[in-house]
Amino acid sequence: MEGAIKTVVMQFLSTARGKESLNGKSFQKLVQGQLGNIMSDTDSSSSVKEMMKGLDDNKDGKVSFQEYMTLIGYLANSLSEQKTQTNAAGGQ
Ligand SMILES: [Ca+2]
Repeated sequence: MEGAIKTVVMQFLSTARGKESLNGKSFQKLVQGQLGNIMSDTDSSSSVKEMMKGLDDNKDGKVSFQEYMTLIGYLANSLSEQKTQTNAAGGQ
């Protein structure tokens, strides 16, 4: 689990290349490169743009680390819901 947390942080930092936030291009690169299996629609740049708009709390057109955490939290939450449902349905 420590490794997973490190990965989440390092991926953000290396994609942001020393900046505090990801711009649209970097965000798309991160999502498409790292989250293509867990998320649908990552191949569509308009969907990624929409997603970015939803995350961009302070409306500066960039995704800060905190805003990126919202995405990670959302993904973790939906993954845990899927697992819970699968277990309830008999572990399929
Ligand atoms: Ca922002």
